Amino acid sequence: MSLSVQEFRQQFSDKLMTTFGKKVEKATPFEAFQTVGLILRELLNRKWQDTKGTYRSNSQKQVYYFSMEFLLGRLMITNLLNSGLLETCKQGLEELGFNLEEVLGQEQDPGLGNGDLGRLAACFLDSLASLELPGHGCGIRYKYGLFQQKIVDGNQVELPDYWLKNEYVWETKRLDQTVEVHFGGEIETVEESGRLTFKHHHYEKVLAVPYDIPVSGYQNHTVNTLRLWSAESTTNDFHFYSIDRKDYYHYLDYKRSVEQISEFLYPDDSSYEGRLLRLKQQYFLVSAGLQCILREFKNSYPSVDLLPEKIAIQINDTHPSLVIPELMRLLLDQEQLSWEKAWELTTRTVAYTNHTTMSEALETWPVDMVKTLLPRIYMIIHEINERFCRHLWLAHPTLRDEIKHMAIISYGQIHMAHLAIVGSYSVNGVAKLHTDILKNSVMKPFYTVFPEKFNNKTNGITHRRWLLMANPPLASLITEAIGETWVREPKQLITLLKYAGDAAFQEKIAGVKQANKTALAKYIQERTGIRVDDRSIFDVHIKRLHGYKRQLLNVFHILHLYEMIRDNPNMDMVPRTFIFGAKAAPGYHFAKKVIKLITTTAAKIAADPIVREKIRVVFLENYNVSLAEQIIPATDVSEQISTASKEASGTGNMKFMLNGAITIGTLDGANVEIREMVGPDNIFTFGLTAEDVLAYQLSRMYRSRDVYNGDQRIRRVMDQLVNGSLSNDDVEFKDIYYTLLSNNDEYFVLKDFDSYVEAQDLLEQAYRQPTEWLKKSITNIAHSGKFSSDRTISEYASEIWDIHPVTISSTT
Ligand code: DL6
Repeated sequence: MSLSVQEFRQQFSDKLMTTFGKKVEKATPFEAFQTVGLILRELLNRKWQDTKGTYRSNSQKQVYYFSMEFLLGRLMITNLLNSGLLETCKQGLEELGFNLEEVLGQEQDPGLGNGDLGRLAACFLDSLASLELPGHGCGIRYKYGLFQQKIVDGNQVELPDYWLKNEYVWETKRLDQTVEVHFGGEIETVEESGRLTFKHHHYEKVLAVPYDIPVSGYQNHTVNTLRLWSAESTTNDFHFYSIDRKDYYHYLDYKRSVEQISEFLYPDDSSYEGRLLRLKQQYFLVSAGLQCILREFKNSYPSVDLLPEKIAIQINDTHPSLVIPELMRLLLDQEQLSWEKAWELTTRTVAYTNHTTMSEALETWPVDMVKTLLPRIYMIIHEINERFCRHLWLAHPTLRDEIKHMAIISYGQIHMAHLAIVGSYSVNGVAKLHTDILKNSVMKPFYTVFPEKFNNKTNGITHRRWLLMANPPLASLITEAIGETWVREPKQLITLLKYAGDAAFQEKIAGVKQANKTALAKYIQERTGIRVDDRSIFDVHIKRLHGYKRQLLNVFHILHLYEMIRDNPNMDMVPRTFIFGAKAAPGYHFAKKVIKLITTTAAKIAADPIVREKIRVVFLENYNVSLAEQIIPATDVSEQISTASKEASGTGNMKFMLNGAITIGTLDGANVEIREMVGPDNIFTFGLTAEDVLAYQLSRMYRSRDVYNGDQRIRRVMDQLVNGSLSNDDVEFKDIYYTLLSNNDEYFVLKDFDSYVEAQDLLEQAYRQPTEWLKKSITNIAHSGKFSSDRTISEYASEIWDIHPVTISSTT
């Protein structure tokens, strides 16, 4: 779509006047942002129509990616770049007296996700559209995101993240596509013409109203759809003017309970009510999404028998796994199919991605809760379970001992991962190691029964957002060296390898990194008042705060350095700035204490004139996509130090390598494949392997206290937690101390400490040799093409979904 600068300026002034009744000189940056958004929307709307029309007329098979989270990040920059208007807009805005950066900064990050899993979903949408693949997202339009994090007295404080406070320029409400979702009530089973039918009475009716967001592809004509559902009440069943106005108050209660469904991402699940609400959200998403897909499908095709030929549904973790019984319900009760036919169609349509092996993260729901909230769905799950267990008894008698662990319903709980495996045709893990652990350990009996379902799809990230948009100087440098094909074919980055040892290219790479570090240092100073040395090593640990991600191990290394510098103030070391960004789940006490420990360590170092010359610690609050885009291009060292076997994949590791950072990491998740690609000389790995960890878990032979007793460095570090040297409040860090010693250090922090320190030493030695370091850095960039979500999505498309690229024909 071409638009001259002159045309852009004209459209801008016109739109500003018709929308805000203002002249350009009076417009605020926010109004400028909205105005550019509206111009882009008009352009996108045409392509959107064309895309829908082409899919319809070609009877194209389409995929729907169901996810409780889509961590989109800002969309303006994506849409400008994708439509080829970035430069025009930049120049046009400048001529009109605006600064592009300031205008882009007006966009609120949509708070529709929590971490990697939601960000992965957003990368997938980007790749689907950029590869001209017919694939859409289906999620919930939460009014409030996770939370806004503030650090007060070193502690995390959670404030509401009302990201939808202002009109969201990218969405369109599609009232005509509204569907009803039913909760509660009772099921009456009646026999009608020799067939059992199920009548739902006294249910609560909720309206599901979709809001659509266009998902544009990179400089092509494809615009797919992200459909987000919002819960609304219906007024039809109430009589507001009854004499005692009872209905009015009932209505208010009902309205409140309905709207709650799409109010918060992650309702507080420490209470029964919170858990119930989360279950309601899950069913709301799948029921609304499926009803809508089926309605459209029936408008286009003569028989539901064609469903698996025309539709694939991918469920992002078990959160949307009620897709399986809900699709069964629609096929059985609405389409009147037999159980066998409905099951065949369902299990040929649904595919499941597993994102965790940690037992506490594998979802279960209490039978009573499901029975009460979703009575018909419970009946269907019960029947699926009965049939599955019967099949196991008959077809796999050798698994007799396993069956009780494989049942979908056992000990009063519904095991959603079991339901997802049994009810889908594909089960994939998200990195080679993770898939192997699923097959050989966590899901082993299921793998024995359904070997053909299991496959691996190593995660990926969109290099367009994480390099082209987040790091334009590096992107230009790469294009200058190897041409621009890498933007469409990220595999081409490999041709950079020939420049890995090229002194001139290395110097340019170093220049870009330094400029990014200077910019980040400035940003840190503006946001926190802390002045950091932009010539120091920028060592970054940004991700959710969780025990297994081991931010604690990183802090222990810092506290160890602190002791070493105090012992020897002239110690020869390259100054380092340790940068953290992380949100802890509000109810996760341990994680919040780790944040407090990081901020306390930061303050202690900042107050010490000797130590602060060599190390600095910065905790950047409210970590989100936009902050990551600022930090990653400026990073030298990427911390990926999870306990081996616990991080299913990680995707931060990929974003960092793409921007030339060197990983220090365990052999966990996708780190293993990164090491395979770049070679052991270009990554610093350490610690227990996944096999070691699993063996320790089985043998119970690990004793953290022995490690503590045997390593004086660890004792010095740990004793600081309780001897008053970090905090006057001597119980402040006691829980961390006892988790490691009395609770035997579930995540092997002490066990891996020694090898982590050793790896950090080696890393520092490598950093002292700039030529070698830059060679490593360029080698990492060159190999990062494998970790583009374009590769991942191509694999899903051909190996799971059987969908193919479609060139969109323009009708305008
Ligand atoms: O696959 C996306 C992402 C992985 O990169 C992370 O390694 C993994 O932890 C995350 N999984 C989840 C699910 N629950 N847990 N834990 O968020 O998925």
